[in-house]
Amino acid sequence: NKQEAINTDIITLTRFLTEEQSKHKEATGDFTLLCHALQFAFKSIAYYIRRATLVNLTGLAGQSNATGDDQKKLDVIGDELFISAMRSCGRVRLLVSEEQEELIMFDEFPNARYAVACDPIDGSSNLDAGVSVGTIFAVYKLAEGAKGTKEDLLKPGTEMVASGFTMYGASAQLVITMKGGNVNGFTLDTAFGEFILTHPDMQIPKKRAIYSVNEGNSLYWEEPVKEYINSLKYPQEEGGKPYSARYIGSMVADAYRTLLYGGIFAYPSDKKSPKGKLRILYECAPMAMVFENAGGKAVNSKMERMLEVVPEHIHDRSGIFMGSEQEVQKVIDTHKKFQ
Ligand code: AHM
Ligand code: MG
Repeated sequence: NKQEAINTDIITLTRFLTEEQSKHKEATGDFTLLCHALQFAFKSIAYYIRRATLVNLTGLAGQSNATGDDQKKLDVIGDELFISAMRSCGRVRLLVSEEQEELIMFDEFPNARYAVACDPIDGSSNLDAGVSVGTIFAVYKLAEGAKGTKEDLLKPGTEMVASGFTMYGASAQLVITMKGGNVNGFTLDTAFGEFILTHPDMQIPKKRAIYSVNEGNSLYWEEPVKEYINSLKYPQEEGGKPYSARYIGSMVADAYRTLLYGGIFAYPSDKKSPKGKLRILYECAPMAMVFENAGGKAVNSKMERMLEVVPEHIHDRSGIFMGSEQEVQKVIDTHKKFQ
């Protein structure tokens, strides 16, 4: 009777962050502390999502957020948990949340050197049905002498120092990447209360015949998008197989699957939403950094590199196509024909 091999040398997120910090001689530990606060926010949001149906947290809270969506009770709680975690770590000067119209300034920490953008519970229309939702985050380091205003966050995604997301699914999965680094995936072990490194150095497959888009919007799509999606469904070459469709309607869940299996996720701008639906600062840019660092690609509806798009306002939206390198290239090639 063979004994089950037990790993006694587990890499927790805490250990991972400590090891990362020690690689940077000049590091002050501020970023590590900020990540610990993020970690706590993810754990507590995961906890309340698990318990939502039991403690009467399903349904609407009776208010709308900055972008006019009806807020769920859990949206409000997730937002409050996130804001408290960011405030209490003392390392964050500015915070943009999807749920708050105005930029939050932590004036009690005028010397804090980081700014964070987040969507505390993305995909919340799925919550009551128990479908996966997630938290998306982007971390910016403030420039020397930054005034601590909105302008400090109206920067291209290339300025982020870290980004990622946590998906609250069958288990909570945290995906995090740092500027110029690789992408690492952690799974929350609820018994330990720790995120464990389960997916080191994630690499998105170069191609895969899966597309993920809200096809119900096809009436409003621009010609290049119509032609592109049709080319996946009705392949022209002899014996070509059509792509599989997968759409959860939670960006984090659709992105996580795309990262693991490959394929393409798209939320294009269209005639109904000429600027797109998803928000640049806390949905598109952080995801684009994860995808690029995992070897994938992300562009907006003008086929510009998503990470180079500069928002004019903190809640600005964009069209997005992201996924496997070769799949995104097909989108770009189709769009070129129309220029
Ligand atoms: P939310 O931030 O209000 O939850 O909206 C964002 C979500 C994404 O998670 C998802 O990709 C998209 O909206 C789904 O939109 P649609 O229902 O139009 O397909
Ligand atoms: Mg959202």
